[in-house]
Amino acid sequence: MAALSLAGLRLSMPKDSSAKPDWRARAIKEVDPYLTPQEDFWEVTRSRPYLMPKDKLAAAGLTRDTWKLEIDADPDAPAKLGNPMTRELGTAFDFAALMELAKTKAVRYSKALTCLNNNRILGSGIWEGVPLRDVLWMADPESRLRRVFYYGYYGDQPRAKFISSLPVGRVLEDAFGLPPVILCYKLNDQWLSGQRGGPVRVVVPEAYAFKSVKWVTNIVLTNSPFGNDSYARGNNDIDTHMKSFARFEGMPKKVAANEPFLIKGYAQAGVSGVEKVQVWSHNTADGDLPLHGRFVDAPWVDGELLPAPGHWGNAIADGKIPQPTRGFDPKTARPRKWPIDFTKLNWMFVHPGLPPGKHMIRCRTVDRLGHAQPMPRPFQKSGHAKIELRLVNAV
Ligand SMILES: Nc1nc2c(c(=O)[nH]1)N[C@H]1C(S)=C(S)[C@@H](COP(=O)(O)O)O[C@H]1N2
Ligand SMILES: [Mo]
Repeated sequence: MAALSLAGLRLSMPKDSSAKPDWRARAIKEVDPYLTPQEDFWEVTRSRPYLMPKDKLAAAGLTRDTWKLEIDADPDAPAKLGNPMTRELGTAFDFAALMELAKTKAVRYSKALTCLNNNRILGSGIWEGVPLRDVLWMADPESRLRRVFYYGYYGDQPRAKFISSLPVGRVLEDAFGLPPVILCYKLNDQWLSGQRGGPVRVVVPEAYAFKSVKWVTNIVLTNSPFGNDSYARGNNDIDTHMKSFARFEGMPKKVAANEPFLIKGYAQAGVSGVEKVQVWSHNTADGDLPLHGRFVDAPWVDGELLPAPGHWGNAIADGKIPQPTRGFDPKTARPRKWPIDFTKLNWMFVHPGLPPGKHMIRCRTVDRLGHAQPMPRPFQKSGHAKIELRLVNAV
């Protein structure tokens, strides 16, 4: 098969390799923009409180003027707090106080939002907020604090209550170079929309999106050592970090036999980053392969990672990343390194050409530590990382 493909390559490519940059230019032009407009994110939700009429939204505290955040001890395993912040005591935190903190504490970072159970990125953007710890300290926690529970607005629908949790240490300190857990109020330099969880949403940079609770209203400080995440139901691993995986983008179903063609895709840089993306095509004339597997010893070929976008998409004015944003040089607004962990990136692969017939084409990431997808954590319930498969007919 390799010999045939190379023959096809020789036939159709100019003698020098000056056509190669054109493939790259085409790939860069054709892939989706890096920034996803807020309204174009894929939604995963138990409820849609943002659809309420304006007066009801205000009554529910789901506008910037009416939002309140309570920080209190868990009645079942109370942390010791000097200053519980509740509606009842009139000490709840509000949006004006958040904006006051934002003057000195605001941070921005880039993050892809991905559902643990889903094989795609829901959207990617620049998230802005205030570190949760700066608000948490205002409640004056003194002792017996091991975990932070938090949940969003659910009104009179207990089934819509969506809770997540973190070890308190993760909130108080950004170990291993992680960006902070934030109370997020802007996405792509615009106020966070109601659909995306506004007025205020928790964002946990390294985690799957179930840790990023929308319409956050309550922080519960607990001495419990256990997670109580809504996502613990459904057999999910609630302590997992985002994984690296590659996907195809705009893959043709049919290609001209023995002609080179362009394969494009995106990838998620998980906790161990992305070193490369590889592609492997298997001629079904040589026998079918299982639909899923690790295919460790298959003849994978390296693709090319596309550079950081020059234009980040129309979701932000001028397609420029607002400064300062973590991971970017504030003078040039360019990323200091690429890819950035927990974001998306794009890749391409120029296929030298396929002999006539049906082919199974797969792609995978290899992370900085040399693990090929779906390793080192292949289990679905800690995040989807199955190797993607597309069928291509060469005619
Ligand atoms: N309040 C609340 N927050 C939530 C959820 C929810 O149902 N309610 N779903 C979570 C899950 S499972 C995912 S994948 C993301 C989806 O975020 P999006 O709808 O902004 O894409 O929100 C998370 N935050
Ligand atoms: Mo999710």
